[in-house]
Amino acid sequence: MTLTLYTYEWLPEFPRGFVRDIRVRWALEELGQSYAVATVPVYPKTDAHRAMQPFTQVPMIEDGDLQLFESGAIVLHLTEGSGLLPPARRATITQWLISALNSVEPSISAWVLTRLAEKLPQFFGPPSPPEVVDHLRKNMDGKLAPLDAILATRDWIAGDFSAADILLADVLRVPAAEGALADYPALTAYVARATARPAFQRAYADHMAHWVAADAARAAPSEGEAR
Ligand SMILES: N[C@@H](CCC(=O)N[C@@H](CS)C(=O)NCC(=O)O)C(=O)O
Repeated sequence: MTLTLYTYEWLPEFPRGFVRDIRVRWALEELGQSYAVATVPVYPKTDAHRAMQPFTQVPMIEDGDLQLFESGAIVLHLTEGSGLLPPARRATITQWLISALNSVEPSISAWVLTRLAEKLPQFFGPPSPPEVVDHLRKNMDGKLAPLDAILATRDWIAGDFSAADILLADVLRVPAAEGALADYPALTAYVARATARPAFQRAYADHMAHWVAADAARAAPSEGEAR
């Protein structure tokens, strides 16, 4: 049975490349598993979306009778029993995967939101006072610095490349894109190493192609519209 990945029907330019469906695509590509893509509108939120994801976010999947949300839970489910989550390293990989989502990502998101508020105040404003930005930056650095020291000693976070690296590298792509990894050479190299993987490259290409197709669909005259 084909697995279905849900993402947004269309989004403006700024989040493209970073919408969390890319994590699921990446895992599926690593596993060589085919999938279909279905969509929900970002706005207005629908009851059908809320029934699958109580916070009306993406991604979600449908795998047979199972519906799942939360990118971490989805990646754990998909990689179960595979070389990306082998039994002998399962606990350690899960530890790092949860750490990526529960400790590292919140500190990054809090700081990145201040950057977005400066760049796109219409969506994320008002901008935060400099002392708040500084505080959030230090908080984020408190997570990035120890990770940089750890990843200076090994290629991947929990032994061979694993489910944890999909989440951790994707989380770190955000500060990388904002130039916030400049002082962290091991993290910079880690993100480059992870995103050079053919599976990530395919996932990214398909993710971006989705938005191009979405733009084209919006531009096309709808059925019944005068041509
Ligand atoms: N913890 C959730 C976060 C999901 C999330 O933040 N999704 C974003 C897209 S990347 C979203 O749907 N944002 C729109 C909204 O919150 O309304 C996960 O990892 O799946």
